[in-house]
Amino acid sequence: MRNAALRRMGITAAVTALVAGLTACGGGAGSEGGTLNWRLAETHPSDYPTTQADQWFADQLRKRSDGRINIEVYPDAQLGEERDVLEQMQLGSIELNRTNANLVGEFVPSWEAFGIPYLFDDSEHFWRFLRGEGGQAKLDELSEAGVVGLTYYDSGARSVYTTGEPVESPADLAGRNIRVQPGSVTADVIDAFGGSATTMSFSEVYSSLETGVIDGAENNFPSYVSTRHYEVAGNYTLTEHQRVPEVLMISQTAWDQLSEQDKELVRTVARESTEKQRELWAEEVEQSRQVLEDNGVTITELDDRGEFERAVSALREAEAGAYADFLEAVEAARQP
Ligand code: GTR
Repeated sequence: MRNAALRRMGITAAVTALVAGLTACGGGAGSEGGTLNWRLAETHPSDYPTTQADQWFADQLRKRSDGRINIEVYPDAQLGEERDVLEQMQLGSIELNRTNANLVGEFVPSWEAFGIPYLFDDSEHFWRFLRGEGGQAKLDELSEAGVVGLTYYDSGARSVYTTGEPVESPADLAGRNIRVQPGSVTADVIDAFGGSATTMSFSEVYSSLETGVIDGAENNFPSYVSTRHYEVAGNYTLTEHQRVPEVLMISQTAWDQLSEQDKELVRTVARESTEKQRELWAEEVEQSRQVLEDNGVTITELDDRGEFERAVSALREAEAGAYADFLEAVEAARQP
């Protein structure tokens, strides 16, 4: 675990205590009889696969609860940037959130483990882990931050993209500022590759690429396309350094207002929404690749991805010590 994470643990503990206090005062109203009007925060636009799955989840839940559970999805970061939304959830002012796991490490330090580079062999390995006991154990850990983890969504693999010359080996990243998500292990990954990591909110990346404040960023194909970052940083290199899930969560305060039966309904519909999201995701990956090809973006397939893997081997070892159980579960999921 990194020092920054250790420093943050004090804050997390304090916030958890605060949330526990709030829950004790206000919880237990029960969802039978009254209507629950909740907000779900989403960073992406309404046609993005995570937002469409959020919307499907909300619609199904409204229908199957006979209107008792009424969730409104707020796309386009209308309720704030991801990191701020997580804080607001802890304070009870936003009930639901879809966020990327990389952001969660700042609130639940053990979630940093998802950011360890080159953890999963491929999508099958990744989903075997998420669907198994290891994936459920990670969702359970979210209680530390005063939230209940409902389900995972797909986010593919993250790769580096840049302005200027394409990146073909770690040496090409020397002296280049690459944006990473706030609070993520990705900062260490980029630094280990030889680049210079810059933490920044998602919405600031386009203009920062355009003005040269940063020389690149890293993300999956669908995000690279939906943000139009490819217009200002037209070289995408398939480093595929991380597979980090998206996660749908609800605040403990909101959760405690549900009857046992409605809790089960929420969990069921959330799990079903994952199937929906994964179908949409697969289509979106294909479509975004096509958009990139149509727009003349240079997509570099690496002859030797091993160069990147070797560059982060010390980092992988350092992180491994702190997450033995997690890594054991990841290893077990390698076999079908
Ligand atoms: C995307 C993810 C977003 C956000 C973004 C980022 O892949 O879906 O929630 O975290 O990355 O890089 O900020």
